[in-house]
Amino acid sequence: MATSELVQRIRELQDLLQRASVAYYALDAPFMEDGVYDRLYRELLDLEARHPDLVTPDSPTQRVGEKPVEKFESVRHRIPLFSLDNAFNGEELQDWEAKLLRVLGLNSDQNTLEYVCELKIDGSALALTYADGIFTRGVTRGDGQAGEEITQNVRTIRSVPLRLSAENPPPVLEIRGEVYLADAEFERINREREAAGDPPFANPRNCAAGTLRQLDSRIVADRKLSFFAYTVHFPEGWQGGDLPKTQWEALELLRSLGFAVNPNRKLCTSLAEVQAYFDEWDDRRRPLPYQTDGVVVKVNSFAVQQESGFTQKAPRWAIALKYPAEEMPTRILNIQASVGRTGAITPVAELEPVQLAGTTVSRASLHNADRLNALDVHIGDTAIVRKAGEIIPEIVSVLAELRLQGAERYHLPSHCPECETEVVRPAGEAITRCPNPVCPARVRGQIEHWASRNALDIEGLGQSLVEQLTRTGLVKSVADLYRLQVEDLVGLERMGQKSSRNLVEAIAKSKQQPWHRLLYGLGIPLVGTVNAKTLTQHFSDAAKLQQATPDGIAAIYGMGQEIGQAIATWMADPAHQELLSQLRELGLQLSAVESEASTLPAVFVGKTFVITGTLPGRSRPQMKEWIELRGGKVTGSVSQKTDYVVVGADAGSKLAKAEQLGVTTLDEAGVEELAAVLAR
Ligand code: 3BA
Repeated sequence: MATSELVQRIRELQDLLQRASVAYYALDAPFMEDGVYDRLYRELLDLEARHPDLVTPDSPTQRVGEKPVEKFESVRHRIPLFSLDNAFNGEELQDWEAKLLRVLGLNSDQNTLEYVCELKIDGSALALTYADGIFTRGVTRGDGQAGEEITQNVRTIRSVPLRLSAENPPPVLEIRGEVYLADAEFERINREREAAGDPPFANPRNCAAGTLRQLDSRIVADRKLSFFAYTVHFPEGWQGGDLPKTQWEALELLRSLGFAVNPNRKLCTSLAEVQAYFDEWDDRRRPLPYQTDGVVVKVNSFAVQQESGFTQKAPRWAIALKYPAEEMPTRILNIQASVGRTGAITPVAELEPVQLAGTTVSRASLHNADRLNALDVHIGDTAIVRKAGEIIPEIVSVLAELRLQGAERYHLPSHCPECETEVVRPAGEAITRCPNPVCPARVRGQIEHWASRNALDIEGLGQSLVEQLTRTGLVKSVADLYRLQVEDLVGLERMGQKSSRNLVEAIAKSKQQPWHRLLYGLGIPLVGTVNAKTLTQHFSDAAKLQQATPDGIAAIYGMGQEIGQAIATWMADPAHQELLSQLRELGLQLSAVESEASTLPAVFVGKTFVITGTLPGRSRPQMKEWIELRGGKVTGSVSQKTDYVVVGADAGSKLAKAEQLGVTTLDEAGVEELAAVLAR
């Protein structure tokens, strides 16, 4: 190839690959297959290797540095990076606007402000400099005045263009935005770290921040960081074309320059719209492939921004409206082993209280011995606590680098903290147990479980009362509850005549609860509410279940060898046989009453249903009962094993899952029709 041709081919490849990259990362409109990209990339690499003089810093091949840097230089930002003030609820948001209007000298009836809402990406801020359209410098936020120069590392981020897509770029352009790590990439990195015996990162943000501070850009290149741009600063007095006058235009400009800009944004004309956007995204953000922690609200007009100015460290024209935190660092003050009703010993951390997802959290589960070892927990450690949905808060990770000297490692006790019996941990099991069946902690747990909502549902019989009843020896088993007299209770803490009478009544009333609730209340391992119902449909009386063989139970659809074995073992215990006969004598329902199962045709036996959305005629619990009375099983999530999904109005992800798996969907009328057809 002649030199002129070669130069032309190199420039052509550089240009084509750059455009392919922008189409992929910024425009979300890829035009080149991965395989083609790889082939052209290798061709370019090959040509450049033979003609190093033709390599330019903005070539797509120049994303990974050859050798690690020694240390990062601290550099001053030409324009400081401000911070963002936070609002944690609608009231604080309104206060923010009121203050803003005051500063601008506007009455609320003169308020025609426009706001841009952007999803707040949970990453770290980064400032990029482009000289004559070529990427030259990447600096971390630092303290806002100065940060660390991490140009080498920033080059590896594929969504940061090495050259701007602009005809006539200004001599200097500064771009700011958020670096983040996609959830999937975070999980991949942690899996590999765990396989290699390295401690995992606590969350994607920490992983991204840690990665940016890697001295070796080859490691950074391996962890695929991403970038969303949200600010552009032109040089003062720049005349080369139309400059954006609003944040909305700025975001569009950033996209046209080749940056990835988060697509989830909205131009709002009132605070009510802003609030609605925030509420809408509380749910919608969850399936996004990256973490978000709020909505950043910015005054749209740059002229108005300029007029409203800055406080000490944050612009008055912007605010971050934050979703309640679900993960926070805090200190582990102590660890206690708690004993559950099955004897399972769970280490529970006592925490310095933190606000998490709107509640104060002061305890978190450490699960079991394996988990304790994996986390390497020491008393006094700083740890990341997470609260997700309804589950008990848990410790996600421990920040070993903040550990105090001399901190002691925590081990599960060798003896039960309640009754001092030596604990056992069967080979192959994760759970350590107290084997003593009359351990006070286990007895308390059993009684609490018996009284709980899905079991006998005894109102007023809570934790502290159970503690008193067992401590005083009034109650040694659930059967004793039914022998309590009003005068036994009067005089216990917070128990007067009236509350004592109410409790005795509530206990007596629970005798009417159906057999399946009682079976669940017994707390037999593996017998939850669903299995208890299935079992009582096949064994209409406790005596029949007592006589059943493990194989006989296992043969029932939805049961299995393990449940069969667990029930047989439980029933073989003389103490349990005694308990059942006492309960029968006391008048509890150890058999199914007529209306419960036998009168309806068991048309749905062997069929598994999932109910989703709002049905026209029945509530979801009613629909569940209706299906169960006909022998069907109702579960909470759609899988390969689901036979039918009953769909009501506003059904969401479960419907999508059903469609994805090709599971039959029915509306309420459809289920009734199915039952009628099957009954014929
Ligand atoms: N917009 C973070 N600051 C942001 C430009 C202002 C700003 C953020 C933002 C100050 C996000 C503070 C650090 C900083 C550039 C200062 C966003 C996000 N806007 N969408 C209003 O998504 N995390 N963070 N960054 N200057």
